[in-house]
Amino acid sequence: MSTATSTTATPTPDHLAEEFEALFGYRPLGSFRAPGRVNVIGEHTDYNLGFVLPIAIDRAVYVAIGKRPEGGAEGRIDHSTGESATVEPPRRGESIRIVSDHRDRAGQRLSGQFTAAELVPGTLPGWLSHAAGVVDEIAKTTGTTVGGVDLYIESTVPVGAGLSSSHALEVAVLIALDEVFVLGLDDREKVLLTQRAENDFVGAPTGIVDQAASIMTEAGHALFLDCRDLSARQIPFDLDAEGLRLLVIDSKVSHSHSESGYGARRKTCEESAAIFGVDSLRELADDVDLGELTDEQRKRVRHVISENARVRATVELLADNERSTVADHDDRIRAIGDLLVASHESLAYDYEVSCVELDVAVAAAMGAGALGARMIGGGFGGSGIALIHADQVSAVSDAVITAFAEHGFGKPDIFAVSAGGGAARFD
Ligand code: GAF
Repeated sequence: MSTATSTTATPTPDHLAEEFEALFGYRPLGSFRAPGRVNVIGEHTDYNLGFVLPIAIDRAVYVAIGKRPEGGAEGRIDHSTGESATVEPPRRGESIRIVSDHRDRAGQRLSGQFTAAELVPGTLPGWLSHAAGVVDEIAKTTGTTVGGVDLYIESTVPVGAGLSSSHALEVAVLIALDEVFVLGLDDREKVLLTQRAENDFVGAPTGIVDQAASIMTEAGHALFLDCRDLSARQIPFDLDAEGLRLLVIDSKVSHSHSESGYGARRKTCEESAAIFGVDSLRELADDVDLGELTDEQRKRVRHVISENARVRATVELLADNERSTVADHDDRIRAIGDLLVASHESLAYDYEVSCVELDVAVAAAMGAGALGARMIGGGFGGSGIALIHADQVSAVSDAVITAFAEHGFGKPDIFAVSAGGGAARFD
């Protein structure tokens, strides 16, 4: 859970600066942007040190940051809304104050503050713990105690939709602090630091794909990442040029990586790797004999091995597509669609992390002519994707909405995404 609101209007740097100044009473130093992600294919392979192929989406978390003037500034009136700002004065000079545009039930912006020295996992509200985890890891990794700053956050990544809003928040906070405190972290260090913040402070045993997608991906590309050593290739992924759209289908079923079966899946994979005497399932050959595993272990391992193969096959098809004839091109796009469906089936039946809403979404999208569709992210809720021709947006969306209504599910949120750029200063 992050602080993100799910508005789609991209804020401008001027807007962020004005909101910041209205809240904290002084001008920020600048603003930063970190995108959410859609993993095209390669699910539950990252913590098995295998392959993933995410895009950074054109929705992001935005952070304006300022260093407090000596003596600290008091909370102000928010001139944009006329409301009293909920910002408390800093408790100490070294306090980090954070205000999010995400509203609580009473319509108040979320806000909180902490100091780097007082951080203890499990003691802060969920949304604040993502930022606090980054501060904690900065101290442990670099020896720099950050403090005396204020942050204002807005977001266009829907919360709880499985589009990695929490990881985008961590990345946005990190790149802002990296610049203001001149930490000099490279991309690899940023990816690993935000992963440790999530694992050790937030307490969610997640892998590396979401942070890497947000930090390392170039606009118009998917990131082919080897999660064993973080070596990466940018794979051209221009949906417009191909006459395609990638729809996100947010099932609105909530999920949590700290509480769902995510940790149990990870544990089974690690136990299975130990049975084979390897460090990770990545080390196993595609045709390894799984006979000595339990039924459950066999299914989980089969998913990981086959999913890694599907990622490699998708990358080859996308790379070949660059230099193919028109007829070949159509065949290749269809083959990619087939791989997405195979990924979904493997996640649903072998890895058992889908849910009935996502299965219905995939079936309805395919029934309406989608090229491919699958659940994305950790599972147990969140979103699916459908790869479609550009003229199929209404047909596929309507089919999914109708199927949800027929099953008595709440209305899904459906929207197209494209491959945006990775995290950066926003000005
Ligand atoms: C979640 C996790 F955060 C990722 O690390 C990854 O394991 C994904 O689920 C499943 O592929 O998004």
